[in-house]
Amino acid sequence: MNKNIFITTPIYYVNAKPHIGHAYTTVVCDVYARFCRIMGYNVKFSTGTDEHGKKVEQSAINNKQTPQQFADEISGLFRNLLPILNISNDDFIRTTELRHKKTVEHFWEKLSDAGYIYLGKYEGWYDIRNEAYFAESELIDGKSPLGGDVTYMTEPCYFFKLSAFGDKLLKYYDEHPDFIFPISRKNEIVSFIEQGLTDLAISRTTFSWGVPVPNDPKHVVYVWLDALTNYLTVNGYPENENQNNDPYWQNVIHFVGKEIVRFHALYWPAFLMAVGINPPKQIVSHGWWLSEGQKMSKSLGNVQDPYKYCNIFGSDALRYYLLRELTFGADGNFSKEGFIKRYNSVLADSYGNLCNRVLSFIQKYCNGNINRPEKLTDDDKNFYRSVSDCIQSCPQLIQEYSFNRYLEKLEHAITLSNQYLDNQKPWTLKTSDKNRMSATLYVCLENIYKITKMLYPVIPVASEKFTKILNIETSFTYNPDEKLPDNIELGEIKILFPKISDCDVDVYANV
Ligand code: ME8
Repeated sequence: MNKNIFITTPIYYVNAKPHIGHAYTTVVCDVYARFCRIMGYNVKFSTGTDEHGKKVEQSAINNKQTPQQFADEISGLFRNLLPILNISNDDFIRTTELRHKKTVEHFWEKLSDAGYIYLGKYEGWYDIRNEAYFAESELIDGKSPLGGDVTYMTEPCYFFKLSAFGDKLLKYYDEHPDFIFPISRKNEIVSFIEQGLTDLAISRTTFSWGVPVPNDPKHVVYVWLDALTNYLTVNGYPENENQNNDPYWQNVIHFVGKEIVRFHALYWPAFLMAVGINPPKQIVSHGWWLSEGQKMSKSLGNVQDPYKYCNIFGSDALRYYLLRELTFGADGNFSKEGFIKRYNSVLADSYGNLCNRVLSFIQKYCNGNINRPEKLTDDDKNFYRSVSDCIQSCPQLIQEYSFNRYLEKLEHAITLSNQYLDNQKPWTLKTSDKNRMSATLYVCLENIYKITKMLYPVIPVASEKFTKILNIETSFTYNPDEKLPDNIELGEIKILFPKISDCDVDVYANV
């Protein structure tokens, strides 16, 4: 079985600062990557920035900078956000890097050698913001279907023979039913193809900020062809030319927002088929975050800033909220009130308080030292079993990208742990039966440890803090039968998630 996996985020445009939407895809990929690592996979995980195109050229001019200066600045913001969000990526690719330029040139030459490129003339409605041409029939209320303003343009341009790939793509989707996730997005793509594919304009002459077309430098390569090939650059192409034999390429998953599924599930596999490289294993798409009920936009002043949330509440808090709040695939609403409510009720009151209750009790009444009990009661055994059931359902849920249901399961396991404590009442046992008191604390601590290890992909900082308090060496690997050492000697106790109280709301108002 291939135990290598390659996980990618989209590469983000450098025309605006990163916001919660970008943070979301990156965090989803990070959680998936950390989960794959704990399941024993070798993971390659890349993210980066998409820096060419007319939009960036224009933004740079508006900012009185060169496109390179402008791209350096904004790309830096995306890169700097990664440690703030605690992202474990292996690579950060910029499309302005030399290694990428080489990939684009080589890939173009391969497409050309294979006979899939020809020179023609383009006329149509061009959406600058989204860097795409549209036919008159595709316009909606005078705007592009992606919502951008359009201008009528005509230019000599190279075309890719996309029209030759309709049947091949449909056959590929049939043979690989999981290729597009979720299935609803697949239906949209299939009906688009069934309406008939036209050839795709893949070069531009109206601006120069891009990779020049090999042997015809008046043209620059269409920004989507340039951007999509980033995934090959990261995987060592063109030096590593035989991608079909590459174990990472065989298991590459592209995570994307729903608006760019067409580029990834249609254009990208067609380009790859044209040069004889197998399409990716899966295109996984998610819905959009709205902010306070509306699309995020500078003019509405409702753009949510991930830096601020992480600086004030920590990356774990934001990561948890993002994964728990949105049903993967559907749209969701980001709200400050929702964030604070979720944080307080789950991370502070339920999980954080559970940890703190048990740890402080052990510290105070057992001198920080407890041993595995010799005997378990039926209540103990039932508790172990119920928590174990929750934990064992997690891998499947993550593999189905049901991140919110995976966290719901663990929240249920936390509730069971709090109930166990309430029922066993170690605070009464401390005078009547010290041995049983210590046994219940150990049983509870062991279950919290198991839950915490399963929460690690989402809240890595708190998980590591917790195991440090237990003074144990642990590797974060998935093992539902894993046990704590028979003797635990606690280290210094720290509060994992301090409650956000009313007096913090002033700080919060600045977010
Ligand atoms: O499309 N909710 O870049 P981009 C959820 N450069 N996710 C969101 C979001 C929101 N409100 N806003 C953005 C591009 N995203 C191209 C990609 S890939 C070869 C080239 C996330 O800066 C989501 O993943 O517009 C979306 O697909 C991506 O950011 C778009 O980023």
